[in-house]
Amino acid sequence: MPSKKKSGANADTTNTKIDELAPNTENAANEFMTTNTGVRINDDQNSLKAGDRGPTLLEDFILREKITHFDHERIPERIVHARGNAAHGVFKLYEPMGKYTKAAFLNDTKTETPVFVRFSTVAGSRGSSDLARDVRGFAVKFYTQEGNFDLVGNNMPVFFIQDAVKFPDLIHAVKPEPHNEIPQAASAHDTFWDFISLMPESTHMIMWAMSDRAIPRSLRMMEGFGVHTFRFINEQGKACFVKFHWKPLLGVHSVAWDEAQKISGKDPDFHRRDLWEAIESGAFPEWELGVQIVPEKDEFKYDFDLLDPTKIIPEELVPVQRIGKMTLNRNPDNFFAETEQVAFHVGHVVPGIDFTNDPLLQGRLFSYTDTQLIRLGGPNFQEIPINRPVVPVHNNQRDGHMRQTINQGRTSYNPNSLGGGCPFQAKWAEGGFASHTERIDARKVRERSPSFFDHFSQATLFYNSQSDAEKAHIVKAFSFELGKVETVAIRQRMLGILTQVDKDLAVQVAYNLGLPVPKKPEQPINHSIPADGNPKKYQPIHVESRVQQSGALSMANTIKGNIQTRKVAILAADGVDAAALTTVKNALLSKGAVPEVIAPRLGSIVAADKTAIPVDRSLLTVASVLYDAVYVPGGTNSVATIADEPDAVHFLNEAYRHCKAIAFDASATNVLDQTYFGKKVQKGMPGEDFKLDAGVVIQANPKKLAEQFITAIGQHRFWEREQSKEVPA
Ligand code: HDE
Repeated sequence: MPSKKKSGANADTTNTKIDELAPNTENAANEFMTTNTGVRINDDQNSLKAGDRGPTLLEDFILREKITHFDHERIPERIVHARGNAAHGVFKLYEPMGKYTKAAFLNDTKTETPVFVRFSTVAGSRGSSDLARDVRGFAVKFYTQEGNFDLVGNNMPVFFIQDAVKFPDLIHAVKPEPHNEIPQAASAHDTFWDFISLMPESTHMIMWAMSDRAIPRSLRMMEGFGVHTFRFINEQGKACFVKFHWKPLLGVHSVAWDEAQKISGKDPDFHRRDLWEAIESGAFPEWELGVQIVPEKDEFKYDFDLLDPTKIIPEELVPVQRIGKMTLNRNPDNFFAETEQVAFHVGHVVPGIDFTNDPLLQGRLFSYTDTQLIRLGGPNFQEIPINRPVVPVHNNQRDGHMRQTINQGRTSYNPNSLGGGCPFQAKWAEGGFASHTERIDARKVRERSPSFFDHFSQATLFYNSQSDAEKAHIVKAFSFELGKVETVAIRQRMLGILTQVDKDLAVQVAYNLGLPVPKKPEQPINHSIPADGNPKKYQPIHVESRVQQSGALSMANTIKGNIQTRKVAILAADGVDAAALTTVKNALLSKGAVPEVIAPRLGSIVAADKTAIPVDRSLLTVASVLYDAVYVPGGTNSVATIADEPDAVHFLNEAYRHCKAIAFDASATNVLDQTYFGKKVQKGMPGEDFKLDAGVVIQANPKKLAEQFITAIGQHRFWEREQSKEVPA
């Protein structure tokens, strides 16, 4: 029975903790259904008609209200970063940062600051696939005691362009082509590469975008970067430069490109589901917040400009200090209310954090409010629960579409005497925000600083820092993307750019494209290139050192060994060896992995010892690309069924091709025989450089098998297998 609780919204509009947003939350349990004006509805099945076979009456205000609301359910999707998903969490500081910044949440090691984080792809629309080759947005809203701070970053530390004025061009070029809206969520098309090949400043970023960083295994296994250089300011008003980093405690891992494309079909929600499930299961993702701090006096110390967003500060020059940890521990209650309506803005800063003159950052400071006005319909978007600060808001702003606050009193101006002069301005010492008083003495110009002209050194640094497998993936990615470009002149021009990054890279891509390597790169006319076309000529004055290789840039050096949340497929059928299966499954569970029994059909399987083993998935609804590893237990009948099941054999072949850990019970080698890689080994083909042992475990003892298998899964992938002839999949 519905309760006799009073219906209707509570009109309290004071700002409360993000977790206590009572006024705007709704729970229909035990409640009567009402209209939006709170009138109880007694029939939600039939519209009001003139007779049961007669026309519907205009008078039916209940029907009209319901349909009108439905008609307006969608708001414009974000022009970029349209597809995203999010989670709530907390940030906890390790050590006070008062030496550098007065920001309260970076000085208080006791309080947990609530956060809301939205991950996104950039190019695709809201319904596109998670696994598109793309940059990932990594936007964090900190609800601090001094107001909201948004760190609106990406999973790559640099950007395509140096000046905000080029952003619409970049996005127009990467989005589906305007005449036919093809392709969705893909950069592999002519307009994108036409633009990139004419924009040498994009070269460093395009190396990241063609690397495996663009196809993460999980949002939980990505780094995050603030990209621009920001400023910290301490209590005394002293400023320094700062770059922000997020370091995932699960390490940085990616999938294979062939795999990414298949996941896009098998489960376009792969990343979204992965994050949701991890949080639901209590395996909360964690990142450490890192900062690189550069004193003001060192502004011109490096061979790149700190204001140039196409450059990193190599960690060898300025180490990343890890200053706190973010834990995502709660899924949103409602996708639209929270994930879709959250409004990030790079201009949401708190006292102690300030901007630099990075021309990309400066443009962003304009764009984000402008975008919310159109998306969320007016200037009151900060009143939407997910956007509200946890501290009170007092100012003289009033009215506008969808105003929620009922402001009291007669004064809405300052200065006033009728309202006692309230609200007051706050001095710096009282927590008021004050901009860094940077001295600027300059001509008003439309020019690019010569210190922004070196477009290739860091692209080369990135390439040189990659492992062999990573380099091979980059070559393939360029070959794939440019292979999809139809205009040969664009492919050729892009090769000209690549020759300036690395000769070998250019030669390999040129070979795959069947084109010659250009002797002299075409120099596009572009404002980011000096008139004489010699980018290297302009250098900042004080060059301390040039880094040739940076370990932090390669994913091969990431954290390994943790198999928490890794999904493991157990291919089994009737007659399986229950004891072995259970031993391995329990060992995996004890390490936090997620094993799933996959059988030809759902229900349960009858093991050799006649026990019933529940089936988690049928082969029909899964694919190897949705798993990190595969195990084939023994048991005569089970082995015979799996060996005879083409989908299971394909599962294994594909897992092998994607370099995953695979374990066979020693009595399951009949299954191995059916696989491409097993057959080769059986025949012992001499001269083939196949390494069956790289990540493939064959064991009779289930305990030993589990141990070796867990070690193998912890390695993430055995990319060295790719150097052998590929397995068809
Ligand atoms: Fe954004 N960007 N951006 N961007 N951006 C938006 O704001 C823009 C840039 C980033 O999960 C938009 O609310 C301009 C760099 C993320 O809701 C829009 C320029 C970086 C998100 C916008 C940039 C980002 C956005 C679209 C060049 C990494 C998603 C919807 C000057 C440091 C936030 C919205 C979320 C979203 C403009 C460049 C990150 C149109 C003009 C560089 C993570 O305002």
